Formats: sequence, structure tokens, C-alpha cells
Amino acid sequence: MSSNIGPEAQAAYQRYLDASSLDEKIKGLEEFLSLVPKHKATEKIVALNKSRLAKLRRQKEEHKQRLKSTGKVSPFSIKKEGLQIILISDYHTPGVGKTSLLNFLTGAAKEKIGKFTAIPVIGIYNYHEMRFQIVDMPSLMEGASIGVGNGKEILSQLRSCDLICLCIDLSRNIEDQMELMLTELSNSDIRINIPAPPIIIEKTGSNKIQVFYLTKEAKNIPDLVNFTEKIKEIVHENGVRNAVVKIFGEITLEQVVDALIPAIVYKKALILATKGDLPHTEANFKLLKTFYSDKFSILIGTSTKKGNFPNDFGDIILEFLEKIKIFTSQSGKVAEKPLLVDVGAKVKDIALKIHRSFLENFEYAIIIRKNARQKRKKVGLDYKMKNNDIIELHTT
Ligand SMILES: Nc1nc2c(ncn2[C@@H]2O[C@H](COP(=O)(O)OP(=O)(O)O)[C@@H](O)[C@H]2O)c(=O)[nH]1
Ligand SMILES: [Mg+2]
Repeated sequence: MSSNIGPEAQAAYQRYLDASSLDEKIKGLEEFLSLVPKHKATEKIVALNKSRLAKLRRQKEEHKQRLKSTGKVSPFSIKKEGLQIILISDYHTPGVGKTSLLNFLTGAAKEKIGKFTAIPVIGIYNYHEMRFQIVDMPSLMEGASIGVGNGKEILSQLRSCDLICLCIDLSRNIEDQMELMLTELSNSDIRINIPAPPIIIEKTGSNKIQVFYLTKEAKNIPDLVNFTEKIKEIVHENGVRNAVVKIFGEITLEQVVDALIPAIVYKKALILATKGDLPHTEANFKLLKTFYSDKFSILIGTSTKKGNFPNDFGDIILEFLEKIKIFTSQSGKVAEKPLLVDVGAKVKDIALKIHRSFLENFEYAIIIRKNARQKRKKVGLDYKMKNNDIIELHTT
């Protein structure tokens, strides 16, 4: 190992090599990674060992899951209904105000305000003709990502939700609350407010690892030859021998490592700051903005006690999640509730969302668009939808 590493880190690495159990191996690598100096000369070794560590942690998790898979339905697993929004906070007495928010938005769980809730509580937030499922999760304790206070169950639910709301009590230290949640999320392979890395790794039968840079931005990566070699080593190190690696944009080695970990999910999150009616909370709200608005483009100050809350919250959510509303129409009757689809969705996406058979037997669609020059338009599968469009699907 290179002399850039330092004796303590080398010793930790040796412990990792010598370890006979999974736990010891993980511990050795964790220590190594915390001790190794992070700079250009160690970049590759850090990335490689992070990917090793991730792999070991995965093995451990799989092992644990196998041990406890008894077939019971956990009270933490929630059936998703439409867009799912999960409220989380750190653990503290008195609470941050999650249940108060749930109650304010949905009317549910009034009796649970001010009480410790050990399992999730659910409500429906009606906004115009839409329904959002709001889930009030038990608070996260330090170490949640390794299972403290049902942390695993709580955090694993976040993996399938549409939006995470970090609830922050403005009458307490901001940084403590934020750092606890961000650490536990990160340790659970949940990445917040960053797009998935612009990379696809396809396994092939070619018996080699090939790397292609497919956009101008991707080709801009400095020292491409060297970077390519490092990518190949990281991919190889993960047990992949035959692959085509396609890169679509600027990317770091860390992101390459992330792309090899299927457990990683990318989630959008916003901050709901609570108790804005209490004294001195204005200064904390300012601090929150100063430190976290880079990562969180949406930061909302609230007070359920005073009824302060944005009354267009539903639209804020849709815009942030880049969703639009589409109304289906059948025999001249327009559905009351819209479908929520991604910005840029085409007629074929709508057809598929309703039922496969609409796509398979598709003949044409009629789009009814208010304020358009042509109010009713006959279109094909590749036609791009706009917010509030009405669509009539015609099949053969
Ligand atoms: N002053 C003030 N207190 C609040 C507000 N929201 C919640 N609380 C109080 O904070 C405590 C905890 O609220 P709760 O909703 O149960 O928090 P949870 O533990 O995060 O679910 C309760 O005593 C609430 O009355 C608020 O906007 N302003
Ligand atoms: Mg509560």
C-alpha cells in the first residue's frame, strides 16, 4: 500500500485483511476510511474501499434479512396510495410537530398530538381535486440507520415514497436536527436532492470493460484516459468483468461507485420548519436558509398553532416533483380526479398508466386543451402532454 496512507490507516487496513468475520471486516474498513487522508493521490484507493465497504454492508444486511424473514406484515410497511409524502424528524421531547402537521393537513390523529407515536400514522391531504397520502413517521434516533429505534423500518419506507419532508423545530438547534437526519439518510443509501448519476452500466458478454463518453459534458472530464482506467478498476473490483459503461454527463468516481450499488435511491426532499410562532425562531429560520438552501430549494416556515402554512402546498409539491395533472375523458365525461404524471409525459405514457390494453389497441387520442388555438386536437402516441390537458383515448 502507498506511503500516502499513514501508519494508523495501514494498520486498520491490515486488520480488515486479517479479519475472519463480516463484522470485523466492516469495522476494519470503516476505520481505514476514517483514517486515510483524502486527497488526489488517495482518491482511487478511497473510492475502491468505499465500494468494498458498501458491498460488505450489503452482505450483512442480506444476511440479517434472511434471518428475520418470517412473513409477518410490519406496521411500518404502508400501502402507497397516489403520491406519498413522508414526514420525518429527529427524536426529541417535546416533539418537532409532525403529528400537528399531519393533523393540520389531513384532519387525522388529533388525539396523537403531543404523544409519542411508535408506528406510522397516515392521513389524506385533499388539495383541489387531488389526494396526497401523508405519512407521519416515528422520530429518527441517532443510529437509526443501524437499527436504533426501529430506524431500519422507518428509513426503508422512505425508499419508495415520492417526497420526504424534513421537519425542523425552529425553537431548537437547527444544525443538530439537520445533521442527524442527513447522516442517517446518507448511511441508509438514500441520496437527497441530487439527480441519479449520468451513467449506465450494462453487463455484456464481451469479456472486457468498455467505457463510452456520450455527451459533450462527459468528454469534458479532465484526464479522461486516467479516469477511464480508474472506472474500469472500480467496476472490476465490484465483480463485474464484462460491461459497457455509458457516461452521459460530468461524473465523479464517487458517483461511479454509487452507480454500482443497486441499493442507492435518489429522493427529493423539502424542509418544513415548525413552531414559527415561538419567540426567537426567526433567527433560526434565517440560519436554516443560510446553511441549507443550497441543498434544499424549498424551505417552508410554518406554525400549525397560528395556522401559518402555504395554502398552495399541493402545487408546490407538484412543481417540485415535476408532475403535471392530466384528466382522462370517456364518452364525453371528464374524470374528477386527475392522473399525476411526469413533466414531458407523452400520450403513450398515459395510455400505459391507465392500462396496457390502451397502448396495445391504440388508434388515436383527442387532446382538449384550454386556451390553445385548436381546442380539440387528434394526436398520436408521441404527442407531449401539458398540465391540465384532457385526454380521450380511442382504441381499435
Ligand atoms: N408553539 C407551537 N407548538 C407546536 C406547534 N406544532 C406543534 N406544537 C407542539 O409541539 C408538541 C409536539 O407536537 P407533535 O405534533 O406531537 O410533534 P411530533 O412528536 O413531531 O409528532 C405538542 O405539544 C404541540 O402542541 C406550533 O406550530 N407552535
Ligand atoms: Mg407524533
